Amino acid sequence: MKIEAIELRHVKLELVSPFTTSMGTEYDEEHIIVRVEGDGITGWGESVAEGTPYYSYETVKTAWHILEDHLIPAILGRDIANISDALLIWEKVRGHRMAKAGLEAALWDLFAKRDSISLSKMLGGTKPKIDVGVSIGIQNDLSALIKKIEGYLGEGYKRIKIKIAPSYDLDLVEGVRKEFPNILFQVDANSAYKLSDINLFKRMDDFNLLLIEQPLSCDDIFEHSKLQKELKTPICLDESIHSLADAKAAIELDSARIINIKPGRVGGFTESKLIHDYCETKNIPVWCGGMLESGIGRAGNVALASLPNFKLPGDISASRRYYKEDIVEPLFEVNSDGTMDVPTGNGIGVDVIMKNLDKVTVAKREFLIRR
Ligand code: OSB
Ligand code: MG
Repeated sequence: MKIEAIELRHVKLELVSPFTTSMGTEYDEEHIIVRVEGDGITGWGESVAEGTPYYSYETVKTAWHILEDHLIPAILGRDIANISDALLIWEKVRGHRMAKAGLEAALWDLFAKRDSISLSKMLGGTKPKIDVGVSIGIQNDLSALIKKIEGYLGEGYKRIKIKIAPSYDLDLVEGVRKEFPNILFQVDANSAYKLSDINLFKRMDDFNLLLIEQPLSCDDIFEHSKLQKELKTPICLDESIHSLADAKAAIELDSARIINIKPGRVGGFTESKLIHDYCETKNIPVWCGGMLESGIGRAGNVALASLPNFKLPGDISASRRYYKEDIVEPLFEVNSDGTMDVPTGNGIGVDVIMKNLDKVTVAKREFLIRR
């Protein structure tokens, strides 16, 4: 299909409540929305690079630069037969996986719509509903945290994840576990600890956590293997896994017994599928992480999480857990049994509300074929 036009929008969405992690507090989420046109069809994608280089070195500005100066010129006006074509063309661009993933997602949506199938089907999804959880930021104290958890459990969420950071860890984990002895419960440190904190994690081993997410450095694989050896609780890597190669290294070294797949972090759905398939052969369960996406990115995550080895509930919550107004319809909702329906319409299966998208757009540029 000939790629006839591409548009980038820098968007800024105000969160319903601030999100605090070991990396800081976010009040709003900046991402890039990508629109691709071909054959009279529109494909949508979202790049999850944020305004700040705290979770990843990529930012909205670096992603915009890579998209504008390298990825878009390489495919605009060209006849792209399939997604692999585009990936081959971009291969020479090293890293910048969030930039690539945003454009790749828009192409997946475009091709799925051309073929009149859902993104879930096109990716090899098998589940009509996925299990979902919620990621809860750092709160003022244990009682505030317990209130939040009660609220989310009441809405149906199947699994609770709390963010931890030095001096906001063991006591909170112990307190939550005491209050909710039977829930699926996990923690995410976002790289806030050192291997020398090993005793803290050994104590966390007593609370029957589903997993401990990314305790050590954001690009480490080796030291996580030393920590995992000393723990019963599975370590799950997030930040450290950028590719299939990273996943292989982590699994071979026994650095992680569970992998968090975020399509943005690993360069898109193609790489996500490779990691998913590899983990399946190694009996390593995966789950779909989130980056506080708008409904466009969320639709992609939901479709991806419908693949069979997404065995644990994802950080895929209802639209209203994040934003007062989403930019798609219908909104994503959590069923009372803690599942979310996988859209069955063509492509991402939700419609972009242009009026809402315009409201959150802070900059845009359209790229057209020069005639
Ligand atoms: O580490 O999983 C993370 C949000 C932004 C950046 C990193 C992370 C997160 C979350 C929220 O935990 C997941 C979500 O609900 O989108
Ligand atoms: Mg994480």
